[in-house]
Amino acid sequence: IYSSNVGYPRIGEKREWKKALESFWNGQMNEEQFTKTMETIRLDSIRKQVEKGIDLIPIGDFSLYDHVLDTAFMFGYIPERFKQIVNPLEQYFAMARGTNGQHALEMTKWFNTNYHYIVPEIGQTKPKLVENRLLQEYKLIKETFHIEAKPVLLGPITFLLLSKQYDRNEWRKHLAHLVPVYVELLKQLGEAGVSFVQMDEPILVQNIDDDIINAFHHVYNVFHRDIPNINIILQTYFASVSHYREVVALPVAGIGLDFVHDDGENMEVINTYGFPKDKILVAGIVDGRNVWKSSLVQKAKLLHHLAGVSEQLIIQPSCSLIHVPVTTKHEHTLPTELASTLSFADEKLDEIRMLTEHMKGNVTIDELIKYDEQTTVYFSKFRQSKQTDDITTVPLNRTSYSERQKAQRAHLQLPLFPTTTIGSFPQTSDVRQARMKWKKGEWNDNQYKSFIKKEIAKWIDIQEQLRLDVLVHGEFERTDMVEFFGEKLQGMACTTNGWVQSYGSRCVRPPIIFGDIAHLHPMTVGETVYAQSLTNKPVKGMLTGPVTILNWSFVRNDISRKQVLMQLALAIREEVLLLEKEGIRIIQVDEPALREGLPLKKEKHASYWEDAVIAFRITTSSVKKETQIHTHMCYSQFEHMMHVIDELDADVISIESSRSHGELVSVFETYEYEKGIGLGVYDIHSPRIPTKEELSEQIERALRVLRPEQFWVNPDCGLKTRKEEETIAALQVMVEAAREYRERLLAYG
Ligand code: THG
Ligand code: ZN
Repeated sequence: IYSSNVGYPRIGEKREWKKALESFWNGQMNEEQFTKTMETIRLDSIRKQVEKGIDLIPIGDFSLYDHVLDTAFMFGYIPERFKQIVNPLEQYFAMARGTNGQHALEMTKWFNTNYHYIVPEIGQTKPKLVENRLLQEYKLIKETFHIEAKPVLLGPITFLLLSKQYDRNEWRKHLAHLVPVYVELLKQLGEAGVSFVQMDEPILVQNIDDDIINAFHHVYNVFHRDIPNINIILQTYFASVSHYREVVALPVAGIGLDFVHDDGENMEVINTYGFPKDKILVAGIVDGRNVWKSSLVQKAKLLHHLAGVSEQLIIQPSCSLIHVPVTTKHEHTLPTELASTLSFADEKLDEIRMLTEHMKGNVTIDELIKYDEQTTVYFSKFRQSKQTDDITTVPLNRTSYSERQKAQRAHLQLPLFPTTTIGSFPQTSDVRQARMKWKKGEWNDNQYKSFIKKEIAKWIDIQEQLRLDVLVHGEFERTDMVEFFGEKLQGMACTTNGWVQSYGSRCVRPPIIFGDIAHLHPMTVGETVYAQSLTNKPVKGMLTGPVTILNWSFVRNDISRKQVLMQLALAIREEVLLLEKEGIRIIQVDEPALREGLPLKKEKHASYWEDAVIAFRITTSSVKKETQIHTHMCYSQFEHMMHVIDELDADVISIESSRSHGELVSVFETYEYEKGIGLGVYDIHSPRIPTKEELSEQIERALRVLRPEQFWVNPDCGLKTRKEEETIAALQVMVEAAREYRERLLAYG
């Protein structure tokens, strides 16, 4: 029996990693200092795992940006446009972030998580082993710590299936190119003495077809034949493995299964079909995606059962720990009782160690009981769940859209092609500093409030001058859209240092939902009403929807997610009604994470969508017909979810689209959509100011499939990460393009 880890957070206890990256990018740190700093962070994290007594410590999980990009880079998948860059580090970051001339590789969500990976471009590249980073790392770790580390590698099949820019019908050809390169890499590892390699193939938890299963047979047989001395652990996570019987029959040393996020399905198939005698069962049993302490007694029970199924057992977290914060050690502001129920990455490794020692007979069951008792006491204090019966009394339907449309036209008096923004304006360093001063106590509440008011007033004025039609207050009082509500709702708490990487150097601090959610007091009314008092144009009230709050938080695990979702819906609904009561005529309930929470298995989609739609409707269906409900969604593949978007029944939706505008527009060639819609007309992720011609073209394209009365003109996402000048200049062009189009249409019909 061994203890093991799947992957360790890169960012450092105090986000040292993020700070080093940003200093390097800003030119405040040179390449040598940067490389040195990164090595220190990397070695520190290995040292910690050594000290925690983990037997199989992963290497190669560390990255300077993203591990999928690392894999592409290591195998030489460098798109043509970056080939002239000579310095490898510069080339690597150019691919991740783009340069003045070359657009970055696309970024997308890693399965159903809030982590974004870089999508490799395959093109015509014949892969080769550019640099065996794992080998260097293995040797360094061996020298430094005298341990045999476990190299981690994204498997070739998942790698290719997550990549783009090649013909899917030819994927086996690309795979055939790639496999020998993997073999070469693994051979070198074998020669250096590596014994275990973790090969991540999370694609195995999705619905996969026979062609893919055949490819697995082929590839892993080649590995077995060509590198028999390496013990491959075929690692899956985030759900139960599909095609269990085929997968466990593959010629590998061990199978890594997730026993936390599998809905009990992995255990079920094991109980039904057994587990091969000659293989190691690599059991992911401590939750790698949530922050609660495990019940070690329950986990031990599970392990004893698994020990009866397989003679060889490895104990580890359910997935890489990059999805949880590093350590609870620096949390000093959480209520003590809550704090003592939490377990972040480091504490999870302690749990793994304890369970392993228990299985070896070195830790008694009484010790596990003692560990659990403390948490049980604390949990019982704030986990008496209230019923959510109220949902049965809340309306789920509004009057028909045509009725609403009539009422809203009269009420709002908007022109054709109304212009608006998604909600946030630049979070400048002034804004951040003001918040810091207030949080540190250098400023009192009034000083901070009046600063925020000044910002709101300034931006209402800017929007008036730009002649936008529907205004926003700018969200200067908010850090993150979820954290903000997390701080204000009952039943949620925010950490001070619980950072998790979202993409590149960007991190988020997911709030913790620990008890019943309730609306305590107005959360957004003050700022919104103040903004509305400064203008006659409608100001949108801006709220985060229940599905997004759920998906971007750590959620209590004693009741169902659905129940928590409905509590959130009821709470946000109260805020919607307060805004309406205060005269706010348009209310936007954002659901950027709607798609992200979609289960990985198709057979579970319908029930997820059903809950999501009900939650959104609980939140928004109690308003008067003249109140206009908006929503916004980010990077999703909307093709397959138009029916869901329609069922949300929002009066106006805006979807992020400019990176793949063409594809999005074509959805409406076949899908008959009647309500208001804004297809982002420019990409806010780039600092470039779009030209009027580009925008007109975007509008024109959209109008080929949408009716003029339903079309809104807006950027594709919030403007929080842009600079002030960029924002104003781009919006100016946008408003002009819309006006020109409007006049043209009115003149010529
Ligand atoms: N909030 C949350 N999750 C998200 C987003 C979000 N996931 C998807 C998407 N948006 C990810 N995008 C970002 C964009 C910016 C930042 C983080 C995720 C960001 N973070 C600051 C940083 O790392 O510097 C955090 C510090 C701060 O705000 O002071 O800028 O919007 N929950
Ligand atoms: Zn967006």
